[in-house]
Amino acid sequence: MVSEATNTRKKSVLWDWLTTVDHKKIAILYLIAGTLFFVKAGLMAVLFRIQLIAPEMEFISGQTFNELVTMHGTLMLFLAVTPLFFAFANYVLPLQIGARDVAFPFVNALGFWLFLSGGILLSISWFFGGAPDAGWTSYVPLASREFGGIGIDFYVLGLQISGFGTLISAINFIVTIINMRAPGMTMMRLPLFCWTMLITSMLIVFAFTPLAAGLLLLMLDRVFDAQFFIPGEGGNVVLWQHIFWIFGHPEVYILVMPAFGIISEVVPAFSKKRLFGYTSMVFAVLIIGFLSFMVWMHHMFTVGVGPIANSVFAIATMTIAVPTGIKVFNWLFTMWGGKLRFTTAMHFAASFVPTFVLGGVTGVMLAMAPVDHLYHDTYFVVAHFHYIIVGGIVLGLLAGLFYWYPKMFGHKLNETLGIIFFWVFYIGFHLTFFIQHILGLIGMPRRVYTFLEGQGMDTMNFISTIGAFMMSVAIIILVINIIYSALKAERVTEKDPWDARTLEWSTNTPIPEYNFAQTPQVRSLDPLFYEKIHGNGEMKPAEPLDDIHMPNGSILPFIMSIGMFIGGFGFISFHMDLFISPYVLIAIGGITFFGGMAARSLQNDYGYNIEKETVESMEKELS
Ligand code: HEM
Ligand SMILES: [Cu+2]
Repeated sequence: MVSEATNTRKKSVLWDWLTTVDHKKIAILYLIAGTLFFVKAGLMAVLFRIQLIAPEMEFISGQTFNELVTMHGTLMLFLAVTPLFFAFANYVLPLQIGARDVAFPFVNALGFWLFLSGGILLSISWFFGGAPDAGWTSYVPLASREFGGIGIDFYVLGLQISGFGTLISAINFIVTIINMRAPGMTMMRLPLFCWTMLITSMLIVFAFTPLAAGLLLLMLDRVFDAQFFIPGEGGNVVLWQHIFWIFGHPEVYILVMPAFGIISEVVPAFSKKRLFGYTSMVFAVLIIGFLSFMVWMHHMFTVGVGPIANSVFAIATMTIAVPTGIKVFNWLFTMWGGKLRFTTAMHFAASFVPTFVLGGVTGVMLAMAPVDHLYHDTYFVVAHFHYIIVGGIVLGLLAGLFYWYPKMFGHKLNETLGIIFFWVFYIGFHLTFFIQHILGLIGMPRRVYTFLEGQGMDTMNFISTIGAFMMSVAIIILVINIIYSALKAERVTEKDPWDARTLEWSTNTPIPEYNFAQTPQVRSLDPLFYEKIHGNGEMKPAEPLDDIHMPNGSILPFIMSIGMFIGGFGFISFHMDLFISPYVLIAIGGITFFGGMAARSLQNDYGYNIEKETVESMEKELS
């Protein structure tokens, strides 16, 4: 094999990022893209919360409100939170199992670019006749051609393309975890974050496939006048709800699983204790993953599927509370008697527990099918799922951000600003959403763009909007922290600034492209901590120092994603007046995509070697 290590140095920065297949750089790309979508979706929430600040406001129209709510939910779930977890997974997962990269670096890059092009396709809907407006669930007949705007076509194609990217990335994670673990890293020594990413990835495989099928059917209905979901022509609207929620309920767990993982890493690290009940934790997440597919019909109690079905699904739903309870107690017992350090990451991790429990309790309330007729489609539901989504998932993300930041960027985030950020965010969150429980119970419906005076809802809605402003202020404090720390913070050069337990903290900072000069030998759960107690604090190598083989970068993932984007736009443009025929667009897109695939198959890409001497000198420089 020819060494190309020398000519990789000459790439321009832009070319380097467009062609990278390094999991650490792809992680940064996910982090940036996910953050942008998060901020955008957050601003949308602020806009429609302003509309709801007082009765009969005329800040935005009902149509705009629908578009904003739909885009807010869709962006948050698919294009903000998922990629942010993928950012951490990409960065940390190979390190935690002692690997040099993910199993298929090329596919990893393709997954990112497909996700991004799908996201951009969804976002440009605003400029082509309006954003999707039928809610993030796109229930038919609201989403049919008869009632829904052209935005729904963007929803269908955008999610299809970004979902495809998510799917192949998930497969990549599964193979990586199963196949690339360092010697001694048995499944029952796998860090919990890896476990939860493994289960998340499997849930993606089993949930995104029905979603893809559903979206395909909806596309056929909308673009080619099929009638799967058109009742007047023999279609069935309830069919959509089944397909959607068979995907949709597991989707919630796809998002919350990695948060469980992060909390299970952060809590032991800052309690200076091993995770209490590791084995029960693994089985709890496995059981939750399985059960998440058994409960979709709790979203349909009010549809009229009958008392037997409702009872079965109500009981199945409540069963999830058992493994969830196990996890919560394990986190508490880990903290119990530990040497706690209340860093910002630990603030987020510790506060995750009570808010997540509150979301779980209202979940059990909603699971009682008869009473759900009272809660259904009210703000009680909005409050419930934001306690899970923001009070659980987002807090988990932020814990992960503060925890892994020094490894990713070579400096810590400022702790004082971090803790101020935490309190402003946390108080803002409760102000926004706690009160929505009560709003819901007194009858405020969700997805309604205004309300009347004199129903006792004015003050509570006002408070809720103030809370949303507070959360925005908090995010601004976070941005200031990021900029301030980049300029002022001391460089972290030590490997393990938190005195942590897992393998990612045994690598040099900054991490060289090959991660580990020598694959580590794993001797226990919490391998790094084990070596601190029983060894010399360094991982023992499992192989002699030698040349390291690395994959080449490639522009093909980027090009293939542009192909998908053009093709997707082609399918949407059937109902637009464009100067170019949809068939031409589809053809160009298809040729670009499949051409890229063919090029990849025909090319002999051997990668390159980093010579032993180079590795030695790089290691010396870093340590
Ligand atoms: C952090 C600030 C946030 C605020 C102020 C906020 C506010 C809201 C409000 C008021 C609604 C209800 C609109 C209605 O039904 O009338 C809503 C809907 C929704 N939100 Fe959020 N939200 C926030 C964060 C998030 C996050 C982080 C996620 C997901 C990761 C999320 C996911 C959703 C979803 C899925 C819907 C339902 C959309 C639909 O009904 O189609 N939200 N949000
Ligand atoms: Cu559900």
